[in-house]
Amino acid sequence: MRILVLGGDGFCGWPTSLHLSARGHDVTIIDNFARRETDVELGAESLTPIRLLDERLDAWKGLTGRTIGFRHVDVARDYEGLEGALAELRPEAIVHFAEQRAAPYSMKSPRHKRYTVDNNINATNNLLCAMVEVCPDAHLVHLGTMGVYGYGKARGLMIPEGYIGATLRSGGVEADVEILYPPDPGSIYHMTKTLDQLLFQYYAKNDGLRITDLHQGIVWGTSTPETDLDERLINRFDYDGDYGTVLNRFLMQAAIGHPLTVHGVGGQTRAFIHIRDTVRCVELAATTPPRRGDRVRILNQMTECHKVRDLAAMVSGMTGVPVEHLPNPRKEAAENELVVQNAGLLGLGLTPTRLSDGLLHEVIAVAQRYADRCDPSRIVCTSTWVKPHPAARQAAE
Ligand code: USQ
Repeated sequence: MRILVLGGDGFCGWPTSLHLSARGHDVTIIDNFARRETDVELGAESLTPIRLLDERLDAWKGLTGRTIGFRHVDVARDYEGLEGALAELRPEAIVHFAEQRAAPYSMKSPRHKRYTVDNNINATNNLLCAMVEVCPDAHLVHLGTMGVYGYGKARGLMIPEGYIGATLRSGGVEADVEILYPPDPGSIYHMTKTLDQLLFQYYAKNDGLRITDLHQGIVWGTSTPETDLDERLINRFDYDGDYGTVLNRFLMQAAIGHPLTVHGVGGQTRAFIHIRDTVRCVELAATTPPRRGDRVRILNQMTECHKVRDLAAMVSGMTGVPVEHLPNPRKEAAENELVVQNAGLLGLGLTPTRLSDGLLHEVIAVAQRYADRCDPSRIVCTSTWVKPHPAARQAAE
């Protein structure tokens, strides 16, 4: 298939592009290098030394003989550039990763909140708009998030794949309907993905676009069989308080002997998936498009659920590095249960990669190899969800 990967230079986009190319697809990456610019803004680089995209693509060609194309387009700001690229490349599938993906980053300041909303919503709307104009039969595969659902509304209630049956009561009339599971985002970033959902519903209904929304859990691990081929293909490893995600952070902290940074009591239960499974899921989804006129297909892209404190205890048990409970910078439930339906991707053939000692040690080994690149001052999360009320700030002054 001819597949475009928007955001193909990022943490999920790069290994996905390699996997799709290895599977024989004709892949072109579209990216604006925003993520690399954010490294400079935050003064926190990937722990692993990622190469420039040109070098990555040359290395892939040299090692495998396969070519991955590239177009430098800012999907959120350059509508004409995007439409032109779609018209020229005539994709059969478009994988959309071109969004700001970190919750703490999205909560840092008014500028970060506004950037995250402007960027993510414009990127998605520009893409949908351009698809209607130039490639209405292409299949859009979007990377959404489990965070659109919130993390459990009632004990034991399974989070379905996007839709739930509901009875509406109003004006003495009752109607049984199927609705999008009521969204409950916990950050500006997660909110942008709930807004994306409405854009998808509209464009599927009005224009018959074929859309799959993959609601992904927290990714752990850093390498895939393709990124392991050569150091020039190495994937990002975010460890800092803004972009690092929880399990990779714990593994990296263990690698350098930093106490494991559990927020609050660590009773937060979240869904997880290994990066190897991310890339497989995207291919499974891309190659099985819904039919034109179908409703948006929503699949939960996760393989297992864990509590943050259990992960910390496991990593601590493996390595002897102590756990430290820090005040939680986020506004989130201290404890929650989470049960998630994921039959869709299993039905398409996903064989889950489970948390195992071997794979956890593999991440620790990567972190140890590049430990000298870590800036320990960037580890603790400093982005807070709730700012003191202006009156309280004044009183304190
Ligand atoms: N946490 C800690 N200690 C840390 C870092 C995080 O206790 O050092 C806690 C957080 O408070 C939170 C949980 O771990 O309760 C998860 O945090 P995270 O940073 O690993 O994940 P999150 O901010 O939810 O976002 C990540 C990705 C995002 C994706 C999402 C999937 O950055 O792109 O959409 O995971 S999900 O969480 O299922 O919504």
